[in-house]
Amino acid sequence: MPSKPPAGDPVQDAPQVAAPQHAAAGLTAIAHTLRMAQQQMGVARTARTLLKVNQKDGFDCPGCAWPEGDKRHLAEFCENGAKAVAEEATVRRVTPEFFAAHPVSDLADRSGYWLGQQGRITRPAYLAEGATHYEPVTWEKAFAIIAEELGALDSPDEALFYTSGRTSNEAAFLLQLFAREFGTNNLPDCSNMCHESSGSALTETIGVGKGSVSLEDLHRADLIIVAGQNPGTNHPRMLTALEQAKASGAKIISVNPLPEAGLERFKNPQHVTGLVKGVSLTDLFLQVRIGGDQALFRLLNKLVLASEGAVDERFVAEHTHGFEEFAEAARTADWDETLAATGLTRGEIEQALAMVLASERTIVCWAMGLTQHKHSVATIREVVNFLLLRGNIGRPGAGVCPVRGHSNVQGDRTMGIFERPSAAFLDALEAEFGFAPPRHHGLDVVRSIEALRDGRAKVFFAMGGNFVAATPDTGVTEAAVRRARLTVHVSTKLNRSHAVTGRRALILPTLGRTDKDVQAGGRQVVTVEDSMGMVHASRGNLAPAGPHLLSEPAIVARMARAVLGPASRTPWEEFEKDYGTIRDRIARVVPGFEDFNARIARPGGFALPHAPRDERRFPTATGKANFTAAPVEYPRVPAGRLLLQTLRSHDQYNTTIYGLDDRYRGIKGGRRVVLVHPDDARELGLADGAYADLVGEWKDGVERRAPGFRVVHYPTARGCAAAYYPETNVLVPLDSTADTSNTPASKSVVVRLEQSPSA
Ligand SMILES: Nc1nc2c(c(=O)[nH]1)N[C@H]1C(S)=C(S)[C@@H](COP(=O)(O)OP(=O)(O)OC[C@H]3O[C@@H](n4cnc5c(=O)[nH]c(N)nc54)[C@H](O)[C@@H]3O)O[C@H]1N2
Ligand SMILES: Nc1nc2c(c(=O)[nH]1)N[C@H]1C(S)=C(S)[C@@H](COP(=O)(O)OP(=O)(O)OC[C@H]3O[C@@H](n4cnc5c(=O)[nH]c(N)nc54)[C@H](O)[C@@H]3O)O[C@H]1N2
Ligand SMILES: [Mo]
Repeated sequence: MPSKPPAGDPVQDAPQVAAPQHAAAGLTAIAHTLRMAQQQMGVARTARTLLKVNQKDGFDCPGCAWPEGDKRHLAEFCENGAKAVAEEATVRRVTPEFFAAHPVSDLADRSGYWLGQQGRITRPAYLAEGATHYEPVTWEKAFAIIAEELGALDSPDEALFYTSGRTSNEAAFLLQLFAREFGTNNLPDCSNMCHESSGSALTETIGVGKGSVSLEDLHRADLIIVAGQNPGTNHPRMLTALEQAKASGAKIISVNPLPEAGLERFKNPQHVTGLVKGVSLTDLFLQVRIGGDQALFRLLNKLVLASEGAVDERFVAEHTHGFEEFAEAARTADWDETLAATGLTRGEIEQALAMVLASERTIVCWAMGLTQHKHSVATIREVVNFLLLRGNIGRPGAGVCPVRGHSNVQGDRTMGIFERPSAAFLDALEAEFGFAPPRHHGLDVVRSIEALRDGRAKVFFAMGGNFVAATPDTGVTEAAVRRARLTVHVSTKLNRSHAVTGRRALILPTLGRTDKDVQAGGRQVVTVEDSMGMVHASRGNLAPAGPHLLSEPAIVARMARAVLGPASRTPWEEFEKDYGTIRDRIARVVPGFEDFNARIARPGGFALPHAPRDERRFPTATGKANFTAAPVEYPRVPAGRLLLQTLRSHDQYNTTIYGLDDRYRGIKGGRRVVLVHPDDARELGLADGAYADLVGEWKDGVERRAPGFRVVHYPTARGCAAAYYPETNVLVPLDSTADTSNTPASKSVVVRLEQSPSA
């Protein structure tokens, strides 16, 4: 069956609004999935790919980082996983003829949705200085251009090597190895905008910057708190785990400014009764104000401390540090102010407390609703305080569960994609490869943009992702990137970063997760690490999008040879031929990967060690789990203004727009909507259906405006608003970031709404 032609452009953004839904998945999800998949892939290919998602001999779903259970269903896919697969396995193609027909100025005028709909990129493409069009280029020439520009730099620190979290362990390991051999730790990644706050808070408090629970722990928990996360859309398979937990008697508290359909009721597509009736998941919904979570957990901690016998005193005495100072801060927390910060009632907090005290085993799960605020690190530390108080770390059914985004974002970090590597990691690299890696820290995402803006960075290389659309302060960032001498994107699909370029630009087309990867040494597998520290193999099974694509490891290996030349003693050619040789090196450099090649042969892979989880050992500065006592913070919003969070719709994967609907929230056919509480909207004189410009207010006085959003009266928390990213990134100031982690505060943007005539 031929695939349908791409949607026309300009794409009409004309949102229609109905009441939000109260249940996720179900039959509609299956119908929707098949329709989208067949539009991109046709019937036969749809069947062939969707049956291989997350099977033990198949490929890892490029959707999210949620782990696979041990017992796999024949179709271990979810609606949004299927969309991610269809987007990549599409039969549409971007060819040299496409680039000849569309000058870069034209690409820059297109929506992200339109760009993505054009299909897979088939040939390396080069935009020469002053040229209007990309033209085909050989791989040799492409690598020569990179070598020329990198060779012309005054210092290796004028180069930036960005990674988006779909990259395999093998490609990530090679990229960081190359960057360090070249001489820089400038390895910004999407994690800097994502779970960096979790990593910062967890490393300081428990000594490991990753989650401490497994899927089995979730099944065994008495109480699961899901804070700042929308699993129905972003981690749909998590609903199955929550369903199973509930079946074994767990209670669930959702903490969110929005009532999210997936957390209300789940109709499991894997079994027939579930499909129709569904189960309700949330037992208590705490409709917190945006940024009110630290206050909420502080209040719970205050109450736990005041409850007879509620503290696990033995655990606190044996395993923790800093209890007294923390307890003092919690006991003296001011009720009225703290409660006001949450926007909740005292009764709701007490209801939550009763559930907390009734639970022997508690898990807290969170995602971007907790990590993208100024005080995110302090908030997550307060979550850790909460769990430590009752000994909820390092035993079955309990622990911290930061739910990761990109399918291998956690693995990329494990492989050394980090601008601030530990000395131990660099020592191991030095011992294995015999060169002296740079020891000074590199630049994260925000600092990379500043360096480009200020002319301190001149070459930008991206292993995947869509840097200019995903990062904050679009106006500032695009101008900064345009100052680069060379921008290079290793990509599967077109996006805005290919249209907003440095003086010269390259697009290097690569294999995706679903593609078969054959090298001189035979058919290759790659590996990934999920959100719970399980490492396993991934094998694509589709014929690649064209004969000119290279795999990510091959691209890095060839770039390294072109740039480093014969002086490099690293066996890049061997690495390209046989990824097993890369894994042998990983096994000797990265702790927990001993016997790597043998262990991925086992179905399901293996678990990485996690000292707090496995042995209640906390490798922190004090050698114990650290309580911390930060002052309670929350965003202050001037009268007549709203606090805007920028979030995902149901039909997008970050900057990849699958479609223009957000089914669970009742939005159809458009993305320029702003969700506002009806009472707030009325006070601002904005009827449902009115149009408004969102205007950011930040201390620098610069006007940041996102025009023409349809106002939707929506049951969000008072004083709060929500609109989709990336359209709203223009409103997030570059220097509005989280303390310590430097993550853009894209969930707390103070805005005023100015009525505008129409879209
Ligand atoms: N289909 C699909 N799957 C994805 C992605 C995708 O775009 N599409 N993206 C992937 C990536 S990279 C990531 S990081 C994850 C993101 O997964 P999520 O974090 O679920 O993504 P967001 O849409 O940003 O949703 C944030 C949630 O937090 C809530 N929230 C906002 N502010 C606050 C607050 O102050 N407090 C509390 N308690 N809640 C708040 C919002 O209402 C919303 O429910 O998903 C991954 N999976
Ligand atoms: N305002 C606001 N901004 C945000 C966020 C937010 O909530 N609000 N969320 C932040 C978060 S959590 C994240 S993770 C970032 C995401 O930032 P990025 O990871 O940079 O962005 P993505 O949209 O995931 O990247 C999509 C592109 O990746 C490429 N791609 C897809 N698969 C592959 C592959 O297998 N290999 C290669 N080489 N390329 C591939 C395709 O060309 C596609 O266009 O955005 C952040 N920005
Ligand atoms: Mo993310």
